[in-house]
Amino acid sequence: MINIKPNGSLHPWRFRLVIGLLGLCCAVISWQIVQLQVLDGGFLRSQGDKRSVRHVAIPAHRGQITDRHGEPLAVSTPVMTLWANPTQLIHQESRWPELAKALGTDLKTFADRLKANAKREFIYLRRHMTPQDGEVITDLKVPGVYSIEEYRRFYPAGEVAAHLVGFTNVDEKGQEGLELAYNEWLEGVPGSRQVLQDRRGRLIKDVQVVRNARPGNDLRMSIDLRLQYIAHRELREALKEFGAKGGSVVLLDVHSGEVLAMVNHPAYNPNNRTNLKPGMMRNRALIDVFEPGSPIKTFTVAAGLMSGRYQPSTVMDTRPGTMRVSTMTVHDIHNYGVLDVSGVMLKSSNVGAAKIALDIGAEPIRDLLQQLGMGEYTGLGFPGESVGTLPSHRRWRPVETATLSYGYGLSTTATQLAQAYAVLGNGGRRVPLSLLKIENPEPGEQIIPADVNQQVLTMLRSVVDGEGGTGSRARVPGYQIGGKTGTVHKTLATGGYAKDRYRSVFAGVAPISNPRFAAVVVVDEPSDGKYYGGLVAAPVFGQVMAGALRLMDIPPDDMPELQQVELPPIKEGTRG
Ligand code: 59J
Repeated sequence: MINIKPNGSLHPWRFRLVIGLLGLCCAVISWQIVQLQVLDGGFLRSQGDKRSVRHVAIPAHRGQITDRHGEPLAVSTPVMTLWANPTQLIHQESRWPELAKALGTDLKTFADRLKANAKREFIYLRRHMTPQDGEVITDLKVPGVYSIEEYRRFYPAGEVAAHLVGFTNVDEKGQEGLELAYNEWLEGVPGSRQVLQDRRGRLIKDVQVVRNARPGNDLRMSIDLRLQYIAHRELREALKEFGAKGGSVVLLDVHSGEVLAMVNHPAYNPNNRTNLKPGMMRNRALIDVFEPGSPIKTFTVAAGLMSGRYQPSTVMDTRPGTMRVSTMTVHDIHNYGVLDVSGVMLKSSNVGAAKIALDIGAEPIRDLLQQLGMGEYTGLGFPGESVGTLPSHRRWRPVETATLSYGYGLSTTATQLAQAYAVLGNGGRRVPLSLLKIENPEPGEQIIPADVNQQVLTMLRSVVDGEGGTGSRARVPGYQIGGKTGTVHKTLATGGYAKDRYRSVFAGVAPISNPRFAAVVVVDEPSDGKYYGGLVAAPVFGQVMAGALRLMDIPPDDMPELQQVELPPIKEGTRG
């Protein structure tokens, strides 16, 4: 009990009032505690966490692209990206000079940019530095400066494989080529990490990994980087020599359908795309279509042989080197007189090809070309691939039949043409093409009967090895090479043909006794007066084939000197 003094200095009612007020205060505070801790606790805690717990993405490693032997063509390397929170960095003016210096920018530019963004919480300072260079700056420990780990794509083969591999953007998303076509396969799934930050956004602590990053898958291409280099170099040298605008080389494995090399000029460096012009990026071998011209004669002749109406020795009269077909005249550049079917191929006679076609009709030729893949996608899945055009008419007029027979009135890509020659190289069987390495090749579908196929191969060989053949510059010492030249007047956008602009083509297979490779070379607009396919494209074909035969260890099938040279008898007693 409290003893109340009688001097009256403390009145009972006052005392009760004070106690009452204190009690009220306690009640209010207790209620507040209950309110904050219990009733609003969850909400307030999450609000607090939102101000200090952050989820940070862990970048996923993008899969690498390699050639068939595992040589890297596209690889992701770790890089450091630096960013700043201007609302913090703005207060660190004394440290701006050292920061600007380390970033390699002048102080004024740096300060202006910071002031312009003073209200923001995020600006990039520098993306994709090497981790070593980045650490020089993070070691300065300037408040408001942060780093993120990222990956950057690097293309070790540079322009040599650029058109096929394509490239990614700065966020590592595929933009072109296989990087685009196989983006989902290559890219992984980013992970996530919880971190604690203080009031100023500085990292206090790594709390936990919520989800690990899942790396992407690797992609093994069918191409052989060594052959890709050879094709790239030989084409570049030929374009220089003949003053040409551009070109393509496609090299196929005839058994597996694998693309062993595919190159184009002009090319570009995927690691530095600052001065890119649109034409440089085009994978011409799959995107550009053109009238193939004489390489189609091979299939006109094959259709003729398949019809049973022709043998390689069947003769026809091509005199006088021209032939009237209703409104049009078919021309040979010389009068070749009487030629057999092999001779039509050897000399590349338009008149001879037209005569065969007018005799057997356009349909069997057209059907054969379709079965060989003309006018349809190759199935390579390359972004932007063209199909070309293979005409079909209910009734073929003689002009249409004649022009088809020597390669006009249709358009193909270089790759489609190479595919058709690969069928010849594969005993007449068509296998699907592939840009990815194949472990178990398919047997393929028989398109050209084996006996006809063999006869056509023999003719292709005579074009290269025979007396007066148009393809002699495609020869490779030690090997039997077969192929067909083509020199095509380019078409004008306004219709008709350009008088003095050409495309030089060579299509063929090797080695003839047991083919392994098919290739097509296209040279666009040689300008130095030489433009025949036999002069411009055939040597490139020969060089590329020579490289392929050597690097793939294909045994020589044409070594007459080995059979002819007689070794002198070893005389007894000449030694010692
Ligand atoms: C030719 C054509 C254009 C289209 C003729 C090339 C036709 C034709 C209308 C004259 C150059 C030239 C449909 S020739 O490819 O015949 O590669 O080594 O462009 O004929 O009718 O001054 N090729 N080329 N013709 N057109 N239309 C030969 C031939 C071919 C060679 C040489 C010389 C043409 C042997 C082409 C080669 O096989």
